[in-house]
Amino acid sequence: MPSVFKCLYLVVFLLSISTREVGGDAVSDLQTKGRTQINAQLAKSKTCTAANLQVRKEWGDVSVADRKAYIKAVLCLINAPSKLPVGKFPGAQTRYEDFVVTHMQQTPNIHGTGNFLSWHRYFTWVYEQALRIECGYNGTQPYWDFGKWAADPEKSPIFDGSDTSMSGNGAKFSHKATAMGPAQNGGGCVDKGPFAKHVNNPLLKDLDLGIDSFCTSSLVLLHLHGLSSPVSAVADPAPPRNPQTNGYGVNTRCLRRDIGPYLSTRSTTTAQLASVITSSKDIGSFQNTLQAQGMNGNIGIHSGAHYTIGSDPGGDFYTSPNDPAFWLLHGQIDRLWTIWQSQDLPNRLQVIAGGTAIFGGGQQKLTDSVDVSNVHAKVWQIKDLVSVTDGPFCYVYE
Ligand SMILES: [Cu+2]
Repeated sequence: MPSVFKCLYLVVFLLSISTREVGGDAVSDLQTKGRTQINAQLAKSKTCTAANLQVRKEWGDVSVADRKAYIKAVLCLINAPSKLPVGKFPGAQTRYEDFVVTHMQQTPNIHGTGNFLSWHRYFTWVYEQALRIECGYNGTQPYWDFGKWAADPEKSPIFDGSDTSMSGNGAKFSHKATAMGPAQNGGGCVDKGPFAKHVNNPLLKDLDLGIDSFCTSSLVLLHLHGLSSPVSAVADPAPPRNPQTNGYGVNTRCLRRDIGPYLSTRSTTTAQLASVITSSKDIGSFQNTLQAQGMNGNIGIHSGAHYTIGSDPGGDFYTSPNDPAFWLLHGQIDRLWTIWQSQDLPNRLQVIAGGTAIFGGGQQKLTDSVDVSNVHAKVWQIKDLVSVTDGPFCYVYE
């Protein structure tokens, strides 16, 4: 072969290697592209430095040892007593459920609102801090890249039911469709992996879990909400009725899931995630597309991810944090916001759009408070929560 062709082959070969190494998928390419701007913001930060910067990773990229450490810390919060005032929220039986109460109380004012992204960013960070401070966890909050696993979410390392997963699907049994779509592959109690009560669960040997015998399979029990006003879980069969109409009574039941590809292949593909980042020119269109407001027939990325898990509490707008996968889901929502910001960071930080309540309310302002003081004392203003390298935050997504 003439040497000029050999040379051409070599160039093509090297180019193909380098694109493979740089390009994971369209969303991670955008993430890589934006990193320069995040680094520039980091260099200006008064509180966050390259030395204490934390890295949040996709669950499948977290080491086995670190995944186990994370799971163990989650079970620690689930096993710790509630710190809320005694008798005020009887269904908050654990420290973990203090977070669920906090979300329930504010649900109509943190979804479809101007604070949706900043509120959930702070809430997820506060949870990560609780894992670290109260449960000795040294790692960071992982995320679930629901685009990467959209074709078959049950096969993802997050939901494959192994010892290093966030537990698997609910037990399979015949059930009906919901308003969100046809019945998927589970529907019953989560009975595989670390959050299931099966005899071979190695975590049961390490932890003294005071679990009652109500449910034979799920280690994670739900107590709050269920069938109660104002909105119940989109799940079949419906959960039992809560003894209190406000949903804060004790309503013990197992963690259920109904995972399948119906919604993920329609609402949370990598192409759809990349599109919301590249086609949204302002914060209003970004947050509305993410939540699919005004988009007929498409429930959008955020709801698509929640209802991909489905059932109870995955199908419950109010108590969705009761599933330990919630925090990985919102890690990814926060990652998408961070990537969108990083495409034009100077113009995409101190911006706000939307109202203060899901059905209206006044105009949201950057000086409005973000208050999750049930679980973490410090109250911030939205403007202090927009950058991942300022205010309380010091992390990046990789
Ligand atoms: Cu929420």
